[in-house]
Formats: sequence, structure tokens, C-alpha cells
Amino acid sequence: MSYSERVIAQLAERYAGQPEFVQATSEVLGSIQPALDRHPEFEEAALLERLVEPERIIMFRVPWLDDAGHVQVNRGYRVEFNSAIGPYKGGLRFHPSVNLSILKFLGFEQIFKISLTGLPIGGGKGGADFDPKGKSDAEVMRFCQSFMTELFRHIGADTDVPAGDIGVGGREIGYLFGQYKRLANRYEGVLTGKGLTWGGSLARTEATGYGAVYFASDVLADKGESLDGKRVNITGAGNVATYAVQKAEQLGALVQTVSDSTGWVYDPAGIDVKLLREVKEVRRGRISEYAQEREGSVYHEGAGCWEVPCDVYMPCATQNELPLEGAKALVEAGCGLVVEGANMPTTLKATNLLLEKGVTFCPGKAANAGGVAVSALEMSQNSERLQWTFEEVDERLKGIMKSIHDNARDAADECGVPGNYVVGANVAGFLKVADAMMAQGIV
Ligand code: NDP
Ligand code: 2IT
Repeated sequence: MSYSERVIAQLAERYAGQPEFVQATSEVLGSIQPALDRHPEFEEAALLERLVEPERIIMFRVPWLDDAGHVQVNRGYRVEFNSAIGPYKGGLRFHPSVNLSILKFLGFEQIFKISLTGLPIGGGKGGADFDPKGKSDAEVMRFCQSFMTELFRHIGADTDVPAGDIGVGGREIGYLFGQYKRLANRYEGVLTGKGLTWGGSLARTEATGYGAVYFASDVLADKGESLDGKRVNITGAGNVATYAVQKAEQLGALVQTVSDSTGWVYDPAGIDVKLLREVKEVRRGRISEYAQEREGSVYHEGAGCWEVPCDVYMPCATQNELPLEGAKALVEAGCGLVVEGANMPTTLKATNLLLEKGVTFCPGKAANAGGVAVSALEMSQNSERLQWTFEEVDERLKGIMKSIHDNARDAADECGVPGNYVVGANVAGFLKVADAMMAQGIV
């Protein structure tokens, strides 16, 4: 048994109750053996055994009062996974499905994603099993204040810098920041994704979606192609999906689909971003409202964006949303490129099928790194108390995505698996963290 296989087996046994965490760790460890072969010293230092255990996990009670005056209680978490290359950094997710398995998988992915950006930050993730859907602004505010009342003692601009993720956008970051400032009596860049009048960075809202599309463009450019005229299917209708749609359309693509947790929309004329933002960002409505208001578009219940033939598929909603049957449909319809905007949206079986059939597959830890990269740029702007222009941030984002792409491509070549961005991203991300951990001793 190889070193990575042994650690994967230990994890599967120890964390049998944490399937998403086992999935994410198996995917990474299962692809870095070529790098481990070149570095036998890693095994002697039990590097993988240390890498898969979070440095610290904080779990706490979040009590709050709903509008009817009833007491509600949720579970809050922060997984401070790895600080080898900088302060913990990663989003907060508010969704009823949140549990330790999901946050550990997200925190683990975050370590390598951040390493790939080349920026000096570490990996973490947090959140709560709170559902912001259907709650009033006042309820969301009371929840955020209670959540931060515990979290504030564990975070800081040089310690741990949370941001948004599913269910946490500008509104939630505002309430969280307000409560942090009140408790800590410090105005510092402790959260990213802040509003533009109080320390936020231009282009942070757009960064993840734009970055994923820049990554797709970089992959296509290597093949002498571009997004111009390509049929693109996007899933999700939140922060990542919306700005992926916008950038893909700006680059000449026809974006045919978007979705939410209730259903999906096919719009043969191309998704109207203005209407999408009105329905999702302003009204916080359902995607079915888009279809009701947009002539020629069709609404379907459930999941199924893969049913519409496309050239490029970009899952931008949530983990394991693209199952094997979806991957089969994509292959049969001739889709050549899958770019993950979400974290681990493709199941392991679906990923393996796509790779086997020669579909170019870009894993989230490379393709969606634009969000956290611009978060790190927001931290830089906060430190120097300046705000850069949209164009400056966007140019840096493009440059970072290109360098992630090139590093992942080159690492895949070095491992003898050209075009395999899964191996390339995992190896390139891993080696930098491993080097830092080795230098810092057994900690
Ligand atoms: P949002 O909350 O803005 O949007 C999430 C979207 O995904 C919504 O359309 C939501 O539908 C859908 N969704 C959520 N959960 C499920 C589910 N269980 N089944 C089906 N659909 C679901 O989140 P983001 O756009 O910020 O995040 C999307 C993905 O991108 C996540 O995987 C996140 O981790 C990842 N990501 C986000 C980054 C960021 O900067 N925001 C950075 C990098 C990655 P509904 O409204 O019906 O719940
Ligand atoms: O998954 C992610 O990279 C995010 N949710 C963004 C994290 C961040 O710190 O901006």
C-alpha cells in the first residue's frame, strides 16, 4: 500500500460518518502520490496525517429570537484548518445542510485553493445550520449578531479572516462586521466581501464567477479556441453563477441555463442577467419567476441542466450536484469542457467518467479560486487603507487565474498526465503547503 493509500484508508475508517470530508481528502491524496514519491521525507514527518487534521475546530451554540418572540437555537462552527502559509481564510456558509463533514471538506479544499493563488493566506471554513431563506432582515441580523458574539474571540485580521459562501452575502457580512467592530472595538479587515463604503474591494462580488470564466478562457486559449460562440450551461443562481453568466456573455458565449434548489431554467435566447439579478438579488425569489417573466424560456422542476446539449458546463451551485447520469449526458452530447465554479460539485464517479472520456475537467480548487484571491486583495487594500479601482483588481484577478492555470497545467505535465487539471492542481497546491509545513517543524 502506498503512503497516500494508507492515509486514505485510515481516514475512511476514522471518519466514516463524514462522507464529504472523506470524499475531498481521498480525491486530493489519491492524486498526489507522484509528488510523494519524489519526497520520502514527507512520510517520515507524518505530513499527510497532520495535513488532514484541522489545527482547531470551534463549535458553538447560536441562540436568537425570531420575529414571533420564540427562541431558536442553531449550531455554529469555524474550522481553522491550516495556517502554514498565512492566517486562516475561507467563507462562512449558512444552510440547513451544514455539518462538520461539509465544513471540513470545504476547509480542506480551501488550503490547496489558496496555495494555488500564490497569496500568503491559509485555509479555513465555517458557518451554521441556519437557513436565511424566508427569514426577515431583522431575524438575519439577530442571528448574525449572536453568531459573531462567540466567533469574534477566535478571529482577527492576522488570525482568521472569514468571508461569504452559500447563504452569506453582502447583507450577512454587514451584520457580522457591525457586531465584530462593536465587540472588539477595532476597525480592521477581519471579514472580506465588505460593502464598498466600509472597506470592501471593487470586483469582489464578481470575482468568483469572473475568475471561473477566465479559467475556462485560459483552457480554451491553450487549444486555440475561445468562449466566443460557445454554448455554456451554468447551474446555480447565486453569487458565483450570476457573475459567471455575466462574464461568459461578455466574452460572446450563449449561456443557456441557470438553476436553484427547486428547479432549472432553459433560455434559448441566452440568460438575461438583469432579470436574473432582479429575481435573485433584489427579490430573493425563486428561479421559476425568471421563466414566468422571460418569454421563450422554460422552467423544469428538480436538477437537469445537463439535459441541454452544450460545449461548456459550469456547475456553480453546491457539492455533488453533478451526478454520474449528468456526466453521461454531457459526454453523449459532446460537451468538451467542465469548469467547477462551486466547491466539489461533481461526484467522484462523474469526475472519473469525464476524465476517462477525454472531457477537460477543471476542479473548483483551481477554477473558483478567484473569489478568495480577490478577498486576499481586499485584505491588502485594508492594510494599506486604500481602495484600488475595479480595473486594477480585475486585471490582477485575470493574472492570478492565468498563473493558477499555467501552474496546474505544468504540474500535470511534470507528473506525466498532460491535460489532467485534477492532478495538476492538487500537486501544485500541495507542494507549497508541504514545503511550508516541513520548514516549520512538527506542529
Ligand atoms: P449563493 O448562496 O449565492 O448561491 C447558491 C446557489 O446554489 C443558489 O442558487 C442555491 O439555490 C443553490 N444551492 C444551494 N444549495 C443547494 C442544494 N443543496 N441543492 C441545489 N442547489 C443548491 O452561494 P454562492 O454562489 O456564493 O456559492 C455557490 C458555490 O460556490 C458553493 O459551492 C460555494 O462553496 C462556492 N464558492 C463560492 C465562492 C464565493 O465567493 N461566494 C468562492 C468559491 C466557491 P437556492 O437559492 O434555492 O438555495
Ligand atoms: O469557497 C471559497 O473560496 C469562498 N467561499 C470564498 C472565501 C473567501 O475567503 O473569500
